[in-house]
Amino acid sequence: MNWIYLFISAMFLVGCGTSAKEQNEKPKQAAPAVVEAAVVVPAFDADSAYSFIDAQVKFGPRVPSTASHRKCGDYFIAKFKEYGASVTVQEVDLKAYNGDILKARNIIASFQPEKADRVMLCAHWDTRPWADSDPDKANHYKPLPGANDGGSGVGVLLEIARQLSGVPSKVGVDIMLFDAEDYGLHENDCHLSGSNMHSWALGSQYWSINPHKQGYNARYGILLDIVGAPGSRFCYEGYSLQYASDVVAKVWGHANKLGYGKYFVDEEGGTITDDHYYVNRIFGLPCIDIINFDPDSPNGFGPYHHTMKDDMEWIDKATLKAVGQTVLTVIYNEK
Ligand code: AHN
Ligand code: ZN
Repeated sequence: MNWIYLFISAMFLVGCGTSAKEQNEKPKQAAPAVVEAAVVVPAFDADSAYSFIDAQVKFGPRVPSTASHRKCGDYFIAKFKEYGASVTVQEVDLKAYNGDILKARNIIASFQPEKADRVMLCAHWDTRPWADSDPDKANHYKPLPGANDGGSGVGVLLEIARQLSGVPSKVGVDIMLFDAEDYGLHENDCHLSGSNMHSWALGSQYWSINPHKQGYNARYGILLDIVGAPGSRFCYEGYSLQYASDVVAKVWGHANKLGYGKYFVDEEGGTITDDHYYVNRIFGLPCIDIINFDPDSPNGFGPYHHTMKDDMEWIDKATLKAVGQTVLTVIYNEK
């Protein structure tokens, strides 16, 4: 048996999940008149998610317009098809702030596309062309491995896709892999004038103006970015609170019930111009960002971030499990 099912119902918990001692201490409650149908949530397999990240890293850096980027994108498309999704690819040349033309692809995997009630999950799949936060200046124009930044969010989403192929959720799900998120302003180019803030997240900006499907809508979106490091702390991100505070409450609520409060902490983090910003601002879909916040590190995302050290050493299965199981629980609880 490949699955472990979590049966969540009041009856089950009282009957099986509580020790005799605890039962004695609790006031007697009348049996509920209506017992809700059990919600079946598949078990997220962190080993599988880990191997999806490893596979991406083995393609080499996924820098737009390179051969490894192209091959890795093809791998995602094949995987999503294998898991029974309808796949839409938005192929577009995007112009980076420095004039580079990026051969970009937003890859969208739709599960149960016929359903009107949907949830959107997203991550960026490209990796940064420059390790401009590396302690060694010699690395500042070298591409980084992108295990955590790029690889982790996609790895979790591929495992969710694998689960969706086995146990259909009540709502439809769209998994969006945005391209060209990480080609933003190089540290040495900070003097350049213009709207530097908008040099990041080019793929999601494009999708937000040109959605893959006319009239596309979803209840809400969840962005996963940098979700693999050991001891990660996911704080309430500023735009998520501004545009989708109910979604933040829902996700953090499930995480805490599952015992992942150590990761999904009850604290505010920074405000981050990430893919979700454009999904909220331009497209108008409430979308939150689950992103590691590490105020003690130079750029706030961890000491390895945008350095050559962003490799598999920084991927922790316990963190992947916390994120993946939380997101699966959120999806399967949608009615
Ligand atoms: C800024 O750093 C302004 N935004 C992008 C956040 C990010 C970078 N996510 C991954 N890499
Ligand atoms: Zn990055």
